[in-house]
Amino acid sequence: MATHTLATPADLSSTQTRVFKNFIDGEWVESSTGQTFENRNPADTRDLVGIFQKSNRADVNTAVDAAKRAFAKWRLVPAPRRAEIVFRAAEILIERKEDYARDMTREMGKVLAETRGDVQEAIDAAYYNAGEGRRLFGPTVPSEMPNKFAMAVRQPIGVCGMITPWNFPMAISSWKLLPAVVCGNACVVKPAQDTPLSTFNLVRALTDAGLPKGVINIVTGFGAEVGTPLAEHPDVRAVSLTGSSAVGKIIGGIAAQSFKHCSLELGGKNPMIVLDDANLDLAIEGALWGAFGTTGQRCTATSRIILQKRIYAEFVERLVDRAKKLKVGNGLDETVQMGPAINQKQLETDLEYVEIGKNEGAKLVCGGHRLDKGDYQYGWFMEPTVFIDVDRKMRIAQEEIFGPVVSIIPCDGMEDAVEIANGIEYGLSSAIYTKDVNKAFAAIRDLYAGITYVNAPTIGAEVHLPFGGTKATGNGHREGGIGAIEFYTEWKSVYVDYSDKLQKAQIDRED
Ligand code: UN1
Repeated sequence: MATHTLATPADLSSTQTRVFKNFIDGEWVESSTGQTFENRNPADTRDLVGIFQKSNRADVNTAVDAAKRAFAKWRLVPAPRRAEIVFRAAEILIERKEDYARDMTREMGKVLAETRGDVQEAIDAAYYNAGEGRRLFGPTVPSEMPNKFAMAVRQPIGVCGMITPWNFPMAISSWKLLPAVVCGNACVVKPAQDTPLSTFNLVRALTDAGLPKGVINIVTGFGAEVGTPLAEHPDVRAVSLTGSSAVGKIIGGIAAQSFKHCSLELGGKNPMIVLDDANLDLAIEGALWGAFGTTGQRCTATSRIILQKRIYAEFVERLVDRAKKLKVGNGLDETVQMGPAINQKQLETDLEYVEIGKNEGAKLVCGGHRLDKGDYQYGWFMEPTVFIDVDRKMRIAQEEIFGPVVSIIPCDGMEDAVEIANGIEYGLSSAIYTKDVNKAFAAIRDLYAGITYVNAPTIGAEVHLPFGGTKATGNGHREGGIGAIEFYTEWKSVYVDYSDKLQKAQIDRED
């Protein structure tokens, strides 16, 4: 198939404001609304990263039509060939890793080391899914009848709609788009309005690698005007959302109306248990990274630390000492360790939870304030924040904040710790620090979450294992690894009878 080069505005000089149109059927298309929105750097809102289309239902319809046409041809391209394009995209991403990481830090705010990691995660996902093109395994089984062959093959679903989040703007787009296209589907993606550029960069790499027009289409805009019509569209047969549990309820409800496949990757309130016998240096290092990495804006962020009493005082003192020293600032500065909140609304939510925690009677021992002096005034910065003596039932111990706010909860031992860990509505990630292998394995068994780490914080998932969670974290699907292949394919069971006679299964038996 022909290669279509994406005439990206990235070619413009950096002094010009980059205006991005929707990417539909391999073409740049203006929204039918004629309206746009701005993408600004959350570390410095004077920095305009780009202008994007504020699209609507009509734009979604155009994109779905394009995807439907592309699907008719793409599904017939052999999977190993589809996968080769994804493999080439991985190599292109490697070449462009630094540029794309910088773009991402500008639009999302997280520090360069982390945005490099985000692009790397897309590269990893590309290599993994490229390999899947030569697998896509299905069972071949003996038939219960003589001279009959039985197997199940994976088939693409059709047009898939993806709604992606701002916190891992390239990685999570890649978790959805790459397995979907290797499996033979065509896609319409709505990137988060705060971070659309990184999705464009990913799709540009795929387009430059030879992805045919219409196989991936991008429509930018807001949830109600783009996300909802995408989930409602009758020709969209699968919907994948990463977002809040509140939005998950809406999208899941819409998808259910027309029996679409629907994968929901939602909130978390992830516990790290530290037992008395743990390596404290390691646990403190892990807690800092888990709680304040990505400014706490991960669904897997360590937002509760459950401490056994003997180590409580020392752990708190040392963690707070380290948290106070974290350098907060613009992530483009390599010495900065924690970037800003993604936007004003998220910062306000974070600060609101500080008030909620104080009013509930938790003790604020670190941070809690907005940073707005000097250069901070141009961004959405806040201090790393630690609450101690948090009761397990408090709102700051129960609700997802999505900011640099961690709640420390005392516990009486392993059993109590697991009860606290499981006593929330979410079940994404979890961690335990202990040197006792028996306790570690008991925790692996008993923590009711999609991911458990032993002697590592709640973040750090790798792309080739299933990613997702229990309870309000989702609806049972998994991204990553084989989980994504399961989601983006539909089983077809095939029976070939070469006996030349009618054989009746379950009925024609000797006995
Ligand atoms: C998220 O938490 O929102 O596991 C995604 C990690 C990353 C992905 C996190 N690989 O930390």
